[in-house]
Amino acid sequence: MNTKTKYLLKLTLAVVVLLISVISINQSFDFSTVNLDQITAEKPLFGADEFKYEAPTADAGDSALSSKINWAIFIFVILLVLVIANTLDISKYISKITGKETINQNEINKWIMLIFMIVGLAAVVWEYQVHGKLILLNNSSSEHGASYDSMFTITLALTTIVFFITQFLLFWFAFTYAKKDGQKALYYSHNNKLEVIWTIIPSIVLTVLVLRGHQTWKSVVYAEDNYKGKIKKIEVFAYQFGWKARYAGEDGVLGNVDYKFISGKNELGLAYGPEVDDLLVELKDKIKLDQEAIKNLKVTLASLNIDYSAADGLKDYTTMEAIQKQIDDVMDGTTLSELEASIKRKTKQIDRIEAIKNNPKIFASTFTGSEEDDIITQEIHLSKDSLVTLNFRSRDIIHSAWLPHFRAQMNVVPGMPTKFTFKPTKSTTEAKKEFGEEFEYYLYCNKICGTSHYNMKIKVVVESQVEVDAWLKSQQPVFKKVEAVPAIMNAIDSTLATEPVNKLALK
Ligand SMILES: [Cu+2]
Repeated sequence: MNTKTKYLLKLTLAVVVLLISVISINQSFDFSTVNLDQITAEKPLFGADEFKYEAPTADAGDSALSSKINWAIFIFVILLVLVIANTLDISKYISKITGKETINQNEINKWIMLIFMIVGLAAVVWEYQVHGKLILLNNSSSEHGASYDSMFTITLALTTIVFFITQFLLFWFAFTYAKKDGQKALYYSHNNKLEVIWTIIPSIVLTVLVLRGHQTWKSVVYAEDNYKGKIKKIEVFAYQFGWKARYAGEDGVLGNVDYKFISGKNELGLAYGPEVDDLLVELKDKIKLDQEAIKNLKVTLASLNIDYSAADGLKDYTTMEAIQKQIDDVMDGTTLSELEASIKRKTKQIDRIEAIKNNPKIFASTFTGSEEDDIITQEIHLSKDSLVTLNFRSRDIIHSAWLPHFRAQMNVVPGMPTKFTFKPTKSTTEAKKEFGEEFEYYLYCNKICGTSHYNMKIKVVVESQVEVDAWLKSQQPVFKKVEAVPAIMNAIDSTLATEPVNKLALK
């Protein structure tokens, strides 16, 4: 077989497979069902809707189908490249035997450049129009957010203009000045004037942008210092995988906390005397149990062996395997060292707690009594138009508290308290009018922190101070037991507070 036939055969084969794959894509996927409205819907990117899990509506075959489509597209692209490569190959072969150039590569390239520019820039415009709507911009719910949004808009506008000018020039020059026969390229290595222009202009623009950013940053970070004592403080506590908020009780003071005090009943580790005493007893009991377990290791081993034989008799291989693992652990000392490590850990915790309790000065400053009426909640309620500082603490690993609608984000680091001060300016009710009835504010975790990270959020409600107070009143303090106020009383209370006309009527 000569080379020419070989090329033709290769090309025919590639075209046939290409046709088959096009037909199969067409048959396996009905493009008419793609609804662009789903993507372009004018909805905020982060609202209640998006994070509500919706069970797939189509049958399970759906994902199999989409993976089939992905493969088909993949094969299609490879074949397309093959076809093009083959075509070029053949043309090269033809020009070799005829001695004439069949395809002017420069001519093709220059048109490809032009097409690429038009399609690429059109795609950017489309992207701005379609997905640009989904960006949270110019609808901030916090005071500093407006400034943040305007900085974002200005930066985006400037970079967009520069992008379009430079991309146009890049491809237009490639198109207009493509190589022509008999033409020699100009060697042009340097132009001081141009260098000065494109160094100074961006420097000025960037300096203005950075200074503006610094101003805004300062106003956010130092807000608390500027209004000392006048800002309400709420603690936001992060753990895998959730958030808890803590409000000061009637005394208006958030009680002290210490990670050493964390226990099953005292999740946030409040410095509450009776609870800490209970924890000490609990720790000591657990140490005793560990010590007994060490003493009884031989007995444990014997009973494990009996259990093993029993499982053997029943041919229960799963149980046998589990028991064998336990026997191995006892035999090779793993169990012993685990128990010893556990005792050591608990002893250390007891020592540290007792060191606080035995030092009168530290004791007095730790156990102040202001923690007793603190309120731990599953929601964050903020008062509209007043500054609030969120104090962040993490129990386990690094999380990140993210309030997209308030343009606020702060890392939440174990052992390192962080905070963010801001002023909410749009109530939940107002936001619902803007984003739809379903909308709720949320504080999300924005640091991938484990398997349930996606679900780590806490609802945020912005309302009037009166409503916040009424809500707080309906919550139970952590430790101080107050008589529960009947819900109906609360309702009347808040009605009285918000509607003076009714108040008169009731009187
Ligand atoms: Cu997290």
